[in-house]
Parts: sequence; C-alpha cells; structure tokens
Amino acid sequence: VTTAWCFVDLSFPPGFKFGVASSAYQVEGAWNISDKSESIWDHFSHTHPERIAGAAHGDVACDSYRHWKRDIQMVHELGVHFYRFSISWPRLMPTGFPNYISEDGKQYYNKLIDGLLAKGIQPLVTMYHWDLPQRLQELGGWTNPLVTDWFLDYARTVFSLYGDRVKTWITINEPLVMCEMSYNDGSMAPGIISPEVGTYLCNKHTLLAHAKAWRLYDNEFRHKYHGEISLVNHMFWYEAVMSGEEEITELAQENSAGRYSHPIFSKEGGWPSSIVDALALNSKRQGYPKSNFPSLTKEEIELMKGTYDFYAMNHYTSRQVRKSKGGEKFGSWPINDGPDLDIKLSAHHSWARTAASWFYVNPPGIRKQLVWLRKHYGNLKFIIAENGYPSSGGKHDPDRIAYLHDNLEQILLAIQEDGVNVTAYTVWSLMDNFEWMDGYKTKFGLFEVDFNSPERKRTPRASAHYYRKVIKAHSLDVPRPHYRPEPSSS
Ligand code: PNW
Repeated sequence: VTTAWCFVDLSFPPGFKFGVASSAYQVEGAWNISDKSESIWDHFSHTHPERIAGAAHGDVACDSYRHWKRDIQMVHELGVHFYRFSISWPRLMPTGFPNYISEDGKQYYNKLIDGLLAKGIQPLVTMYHWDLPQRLQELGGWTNPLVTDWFLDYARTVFSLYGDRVKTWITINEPLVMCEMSYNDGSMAPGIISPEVGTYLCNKHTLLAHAKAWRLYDNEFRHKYHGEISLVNHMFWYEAVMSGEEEITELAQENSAGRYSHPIFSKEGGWPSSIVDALALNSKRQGYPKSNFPSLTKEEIELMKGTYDFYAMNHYTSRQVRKSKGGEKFGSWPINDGPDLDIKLSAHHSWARTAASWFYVNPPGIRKQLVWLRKHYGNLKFIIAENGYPSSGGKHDPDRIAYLHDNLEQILLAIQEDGVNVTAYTVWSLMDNFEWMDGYKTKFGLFEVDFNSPERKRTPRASAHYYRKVIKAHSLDVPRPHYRPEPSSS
C-alpha cells in the first residue's frame, strides 16, 4: 500500500454508484400502528431503558412511516443513485410467519419503492436490520436452528412482493455486530449475555439463514427478476501495535471479517481453521468437554459456499491490536478486546475521537481492509454499504465532510493503486436517527432531524450539500464548503 495520494485521479470510475442508507427500526417509528407486532428492539428499549442513552426508544424516531414522501424528496435532492433501507419483518409479517401478511405493512413498502423508482432512484433493500419479531425471540430467536427456515419463509414473502422492482437485496445487516453485541455483553437486543454459547449459535444461524435465502432467490426468482443478493459484513481494520505481531492481527481479522465471511466467500468454505483451533482450545480452558464453537456438516459447508453476488462491507473505524498480557481485564468483542483469544484492542493516539465512544478516525483503514478482503476472497465486486461519521449535532459539520472526503480518497486509491473492484459507496445515514444503545445522542445524518418538532423536521447539513456536489461531479475534485460558525439562533 503506497501513500502517493498526490497522484490520485479524483474522478470515480464510470458506472460507480453513490447511495445513502437508513434502517427500519432506526427511522420508521409507528411501532404499534395497525397490525404491526413488537420487534426485539421495541421490547428491549421498553424493558431495558437503562441500557440505552437517555432511555431512548424508536417508538416515533424520524416518523418515516408518515414522512416517507419527505424522505424520498431528500434522497432525490442528494442526487444519489440508490437508497438503502430495510423492511421490518414484524411490520410485514406480524406473527413472524407467512400465515398472515399485513396489508398496511405491504403497502408502506410498495409506496416507498414506487416513490423512489418514480424519481429514478434504485431501492437497495436490507431484509433484516436487527428487528426480529419478538414472538420469534420467545422461541429462541437466532439461537434456534429453525430460525433459518423462518427467515427463508420471510425471504420468499419479500421476494414475491417486491422482487419485480427491487434488484439489489441484502439478506442480513452485520451479523457480526448483531450477534456479538447481543450475546457477548447484551448491549443490543435481545440483550442476552451468553458469550460462550449464544454468540456462536447466532453466528452460525445468521450465515445459514442468509445462504438459504440466497439459494431461494437463485433458484426461483433470479431468472424472472435478474437481481443481485448478498449479505453485509461490518469490520474494524486491525493494525499491529508492534511489528512482529502481525499474527495476532490476522487472528483478530479472522475472528471478525473471517468468522462471518469465510463460509460464504472463500473457495474452500467452512470456518477459518485458525478460529476453529483457537476456540476449541478456549472451550477447553473454560472447562467444557468439547468446543462450543459449532461445527459445520459437509452439507452446511456446501449450502453456504458461494452464496453471494457481491461483497458488501460496512466500515467505520480501526483498532490497534496486541497479544494480551496475563491478568488484563477484558471488554467485549467487537468494540473491545476478545477475551476468548487473548486479543487486546486499543486506539492509536493520533486517531481523532468522535461523538461515539467506539469510533476513532483512521481513513487508511478502509483501503487496507479492502485489500485484505481481496487477498482472502478474490477480486469480487465490492460495495461499501455503510460509511459515515458521528457528530453531536450542528448543521455545519466540517468533521463529517473531512471524514467522507478522506474515506472516498482511500477508496479511489484502493481502486487505482491496488486494483480493487469497488463499484459503489453508501453514506450512513440519510438523517439522524435512533442510534441503538447511543439513543439520539450521536448523529450520523447528512440531514439533521429536529426530534422536538412534531413533523420531525429534516434540514440538510453542509455535508449533504458536499455529498451532492461530489455525486454530481462524479469526482472528489469539488470545493469543500468554508466553515462558518453556527448562527446562535435561526
Ligand atoms: C452499524 N460498534 O451499526 C449499523 O448497520 C447501523 O444501523 C448503525 O446506525 C451504524 O453502523 C452506525 O453505528 C454499528 O459499536 C453499531 O462497533 C455499533 C458498532 C458498529 C456498527
């Protein structure tokens, strides 16, 4: 990886696409409208307000259930090629099962999809962005092997309803973040602490559910609709603290990117062998008679292998990595250390802090991560499905503009210097929204949302104008707005 940034051609390859993203629970609100049933995030935020900043919840959020026309208008104003949003399973299928489809739920997504297409914006639809029907949670949720078939039924429903118009599908958003943060320390719904068992069951079942949905699309829908489908993986870039410790860095990569990619994207399929060995040893140390990390049958390995049409990556931040020394305290993977693997994580002192405690700025990480993925899985079609910056508010957001610029520059370098086939980029997020355990405190929006106004007024930030100019020019060679201090009143 070179740093010859001065030679970068600032224009994006022809055909490179730009988008912007949101997710159902984070923006829709209308949590109990019509026949919608409770999701695990409705349940978690109502029963565990103490685990969420400001005891916040998504009951109303951005009220996109009512303001979807304004959302489409905003997406249109940005001039993006696609809008990534998610379908709420409990809104569409309130029982969790396909015995009953909500007419209101169905029409909501029809209106959104048709409204986008009418403006020439492609819908990029995430089928699952963490809001499982609570009824399925009561049957074990992602730890029950049957969830893979429940997801398959849900997938058949969404492909049948929307496949004629939706040409790019994401099955599951960030299985890493949802499994590890739900089960390692319970910071996300359903908030169950079972790091030695639950996390790994979720890991296996999310990948199997994805694979079944991909095969369904491939066998029954692709010939009619000619779309593409994959999952989205989230990853931190890991840097070795000391040279000579690359081995532990590689183990950290395999424990996040690898554990959630290898079964699907590698040529041989199955789990990364370094992880199988390390976790078997760990189970032994913890007193279990055999490894807690679930094995895969030959059929399961074959079922998962090759179930992708592109590699979608969400990337935000980096960590430094070293091997832990005896007696060190551990936090919770993936934000903090991996107790299982004696991996100690930290942040470099030069990486700027942000409004989100887990987030430090290190733009070269995105390029290095792309190169890592290409090395391990080949030069696939890569899509950046999320990248964005958390601030604490204000319409003038030079830090966000700098972050977007610097990350896009690294992506251009990955394309031009390293030959990585990156074809699309997505900003998280269209607007401020319910940021999970951070509530409404950290703001990722290109549009500011006034959560005190009844209409949840949306106003473009300086970064929204900047992103629009980049897209229009199809180039980073656009002036960045001058920073003006926020007027004291409006
Ligand atoms: C992703 N972490 O989540 C999600 O896909 C979005 O829903 C979310 O709003 C966005 O990134 C910004 O956070 C993450 O703590 C949440 O490491 C937390 C972490 C990573 C990703």
